[in-house]
Amino acid sequence: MTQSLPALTIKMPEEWEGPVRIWDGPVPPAQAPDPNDHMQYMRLALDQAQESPPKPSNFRVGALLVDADTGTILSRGYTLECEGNTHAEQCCLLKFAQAHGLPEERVGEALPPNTVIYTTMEPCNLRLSGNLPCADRIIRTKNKDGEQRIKKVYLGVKEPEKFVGENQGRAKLEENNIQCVHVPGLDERILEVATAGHES
Ligand code: HJL
Ligand code: ZN
Repeated sequence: MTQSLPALTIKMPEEWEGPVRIWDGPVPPAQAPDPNDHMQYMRLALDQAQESPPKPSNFRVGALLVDADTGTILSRGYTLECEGNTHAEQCCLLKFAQAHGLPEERVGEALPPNTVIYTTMEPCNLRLSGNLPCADRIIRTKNKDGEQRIKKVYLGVKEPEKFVGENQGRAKLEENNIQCVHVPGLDERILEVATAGHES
């Protein structure tokens, strides 16, 4: 014998009380960012790189400025994001400076003491256009007392020898006591994104 099912009561729209709440307590906090999860930030930098328009005469790079004390992302940027012939690291710095009413060369005055930069490619030390290289832009991030703000650079790949021979960006940063750390694991994808639009 088949049991009859209880009658289904369908509520009319005016009686609808919203979805059933399983948990009615306080909302649990969102997971705090982990400043030691370098891969997480490098992936986000790579997402930025993919926003960059392909161009045969430079690389598509993405970068993030992070407060290493809290894990907070302060700024993000990608090649050619800002007006003109701009690099990813440059855009990050410029956007953060602008948000604080400063010109880029004074960005260090607004950066927290323990700022790090993630970039999918080693910062440049020579640009074919003659623009100020990003290594110098990073080195000049000092506060009003001359204290260095960006003290560490996390990079995804070394710059391929395509436009300027061997890039001395890492060496220049290290000479200025800025630590450079390679974050391994995304190299292949970073280069694929960086060189999209190049003639083979
Ligand atoms: C990094 C970038 C970017 C490069 N490197 N770290 N971030 N585009 O956003 C390095 C490459 C230069 C060429 C051409 N690229 O960019 O060496 O036209 O893009 O000044 O030297 O120079 P310009
Ligand atoms: Zn650069």
